[in-house]
Amino acid sequence: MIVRALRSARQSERRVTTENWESIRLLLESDGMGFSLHVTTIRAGTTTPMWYQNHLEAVLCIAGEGEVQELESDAVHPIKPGTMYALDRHDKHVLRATTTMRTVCVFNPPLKGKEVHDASGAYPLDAEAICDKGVSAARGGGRSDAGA
Ligand code: 9YT
Repeated sequence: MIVRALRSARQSERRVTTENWESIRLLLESDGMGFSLHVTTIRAGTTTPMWYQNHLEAVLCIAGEGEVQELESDAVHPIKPGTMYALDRHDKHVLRATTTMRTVCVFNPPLKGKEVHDASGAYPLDAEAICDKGVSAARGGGRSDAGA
């Protein structure tokens, strides 16, 4: 079992930041789950164009609000806590955060670790990996840093 705390992940290289967002990458490719799991904070007032040509992503908003616009159809969807959007067709899109937004995101295939958007809005497949596994848990041979 893997147990990992957001607070300690934020103090590690699992925290990746850009001008528009901060991403705490709780699960990555090296964890062997087949997907990555992130808690992403989008800064208020930002507009972020994205186009995940190499990944599928689902995003669940848990705080704050904004909107996501599909660039193929121009459809605009309000985003608020409890709303999920899934980029099941590698959809080219723009995310606008009206207030600071907190989201939980999953990526398939999983991110390796250090990905930030390239010029097209994608994450490259050859990004630098993060492999910290946390310390061994007392039971079950798992990995835990939840108390850290
Ligand atoms: C909501 C969104 O896609 N923001 C960009 C960051 C990404 N979710 C990540 O790397 O965590």
